[in-house]
Formats: sequence, C-alpha cells, structure tokens
Amino acid sequence: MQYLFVGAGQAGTQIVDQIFAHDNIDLRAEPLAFNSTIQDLERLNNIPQDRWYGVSESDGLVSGTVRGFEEQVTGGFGQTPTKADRVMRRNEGEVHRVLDEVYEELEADPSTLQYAFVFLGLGGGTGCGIAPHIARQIRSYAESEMDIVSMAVLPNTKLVNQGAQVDDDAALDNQIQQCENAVFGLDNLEDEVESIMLVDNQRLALDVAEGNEYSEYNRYVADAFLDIVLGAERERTDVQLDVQMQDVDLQDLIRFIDGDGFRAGYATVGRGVRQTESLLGYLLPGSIGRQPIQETGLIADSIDKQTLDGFSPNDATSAVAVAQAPGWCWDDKSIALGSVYDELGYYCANVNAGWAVTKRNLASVTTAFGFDREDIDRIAEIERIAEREGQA
Ligand SMILES: Nc1nc2c(ncn2[C@@H]2O[C@H](COP(=O)(O)OP(=O)(O)OP(=O)(O)O)[C@@H](O)[C@H]2O)c(=O)[nH]1
Ligand SMILES: [Mg+2]
Repeated sequence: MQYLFVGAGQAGTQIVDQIFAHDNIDLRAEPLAFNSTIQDLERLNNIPQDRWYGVSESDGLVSGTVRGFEEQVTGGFGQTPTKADRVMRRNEGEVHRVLDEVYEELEADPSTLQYAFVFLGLGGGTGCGIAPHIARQIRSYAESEMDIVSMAVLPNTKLVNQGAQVDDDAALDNQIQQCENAVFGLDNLEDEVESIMLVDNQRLALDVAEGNEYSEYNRYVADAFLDIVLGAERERTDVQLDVQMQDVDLQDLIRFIDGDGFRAGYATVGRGVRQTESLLGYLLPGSIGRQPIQETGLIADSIDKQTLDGFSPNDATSAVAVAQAPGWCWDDKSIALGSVYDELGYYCANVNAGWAVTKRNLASVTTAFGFDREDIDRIAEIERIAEREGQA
C-alpha cells in the first residue's frame, strides 16, 4: 500500500469519502477516518467501518469495530481544537497502534508507504486538533522517507465581512471562533506536512454554505486533488486502460509545491473539464460527434475555479498542471502540453506539467498554484478576524 488517505473531523472524512467513490482508487490506497462524532462516521458511504476511529476524551482512539464504540466515543470537541489536541497528546503513540492494525490486517509492509494525504476542516475542533498529531505520527511510523500533503478547508467568513448589518450575534461569533481555530490549525499543521492545499468555503454561495450542502464541492475538490497528486498514476492503476503518460511523477509534482523544507508550502487547486464527445459520439463510431477542445479554455476554467477566494495567479510562486484527454485529442493537437506551459508561464516562472491519455470521453486540465503563506490575502484576513475573538 503506497498511499494513505486520512480524514480528520467532519469535513476531512467527507472529502476522503468522495475520493473513495472513485472505482479504481483503492488498489494502492487505504482510507482512514478519524472523528469524535459517530453520526458523522455513519454518514460515510465509501470508508468501511473497520477504518473508522473514534476520538474519545476517555479512551483515546477507538476502533469502529470495537464493542462499546458508541459508549466510548461520546462526541464532539465543540469547535475547541485545544481539547482535541490535548486528547492526542495524552494518547501519543495511538496512531502507531492504529497503523499496526491496518498493516497487519492488509498483510502489507509499512516500508511501502510513500505518501499520506491528510484532510480536515480548519473551522472545527476535531480536525484542527488531531490532524497535526496524525501527520507527525504517520511520518515517524513510516520506515522510509515520505511526503505528507494536507488538504484543509478554510471557513467562510461572509457574516463577519458584512459587519454591522448582521443581527445574528451567535452566528457571527461562530465565524470568528472558526477563524481562530483555522489559525491554530494552520500554525500546527504547517510544521508537520510538506504542503497544504487550501479549500476555501468562501467560494461557496452563502445559501449553500449555510445549508451545509457540501457534497458537490467535496466532489469537485476530491477530483481536483486526485488529478494533481495522482494524476496519470490514477489511470495506471486500471491495467486495462493501457495509459501513456509523461514521466513527470507524483514526486516531482508534490516537490513543486513543497515549502522551504521547514514549513509547508501552500497551494490552491482548480479543474477545467469538458466532454470530448456529444451524446451522439457515444453511439456512433469514429469521429462523428467529437467536440472541439482547446486547452486554453480548460486552463482558463481551472484558474477561474481555484479553491481560494481572491485568488490571483500572479502571486503564485509555482504552477503545476495535469492534462488528461483521449488519444485523438493529443494526436490532432487539440490539446498540446506546450501551450499548457506557455499559458501558465505567463503567470509564474516555475511551471511543471504532466499528462495522460484516458479512455474516458473527457478532457481536463487541473492546475495547482503554489504560494508562500504570507502572500495569501485570505489567510491574512482570517488572522485579522481571529484577533477579534473576545472583543466581539
Ligand atoms: N467544504 C466542506 N466544508 C465542510 C464540510 N463539513 C463541514 N465543513 C466546514 O468545516 C468547518 C468545520 O469543520 P468540521 O470538519 O465540521 O469540524 P470537526 O473537525 O468535525 O470538529 P468539531 O468542531 O469537533 O465538530 C466549518 O467551516 C464547516 O463549514 C464539508 O463536507 N465540506
Ligand atoms: Mg465534527
């Protein structure tokens, strides 16, 4: 097993659940879900119960298959990451026990672990409190050098931004609290992982965010994340696909958005996708029904749809792209990697790209842009709001 996908807290486990909705993901990857709220674990469709771990005040990490799971995991750190953090400190080493269990059951060799991906919502208590500990312990468990990439959800702050017109004090305080949690989470996480990909809930329409209707957004970020981190590799896991790919590997792509070696690098992602064949194309052989595709449009879409509010590609230090399309798109040059480099090179000097031929009737370009934390205005905004805590 080469890849470990870890969800921490509600948002984190939901995104991992979406990732494992993909058919061929689990050949080389294993999901783990950690949460303090059993009801949230029970909502998972694609992560089996023996990969659930409850985070319990009294009992540390409790396996989802243990008798009395419900009694031990009594739920929620109520948006207080310091509480979740304390539980993990008191139970240092429990993540190693969990990994022992997983590897033993799979009869797998821990030295094959190359990458861990850790997902969390930064606004809450559980994910923020436990994710940095999980990352650190995975690294110390691995028997060889490995990379850890995190995907972290920024809270929306629309009410705070509306300021005086808001009369719902509780909701306003809640957003301020979430910002404080986010700063706590990022500060701790960036010491433990190579890169942090941000998913900003501010990009959601207010009614979607308020209705806790995240499934579509989760699906989108799950797809974009997989494209960037596994890219062509993912196609290769399905042996029937007979995929050709450029030998830019995962290692190169991840290193690209790596930080300075001490602190994590930050990144955002976005994905542009088009159908390459009209409905007619599914029914008739040959080139009938083929839709014209141009990579410039796909790149523009991927930039428009970056997962950060106020995103500006000009502030990026690096850019990574993964282009995927059916063979004929590459043959007739409707997609060319050279123009991907050209387009992205317009924004920043460091560009890297990988590509894959797929048998699906889709063409996509997924881009990730790398940033230093200091250059992300949205984090600065969240830090400012967090400082208001207590004065609101
Ligand atoms: N994008 C996205 N955001 C989510 C999702 N679920 C919750 N959030 C957001 O994530 C933040 C809260 O993080 P949660 O993951 O719910 O918190 P937690 O880690 O379970 O921590 P607790 O406070 O202990 O429940 C809030 O800003 C929510 O709006 C989700 O499925 N997708
Ligand atoms: Mg929760």
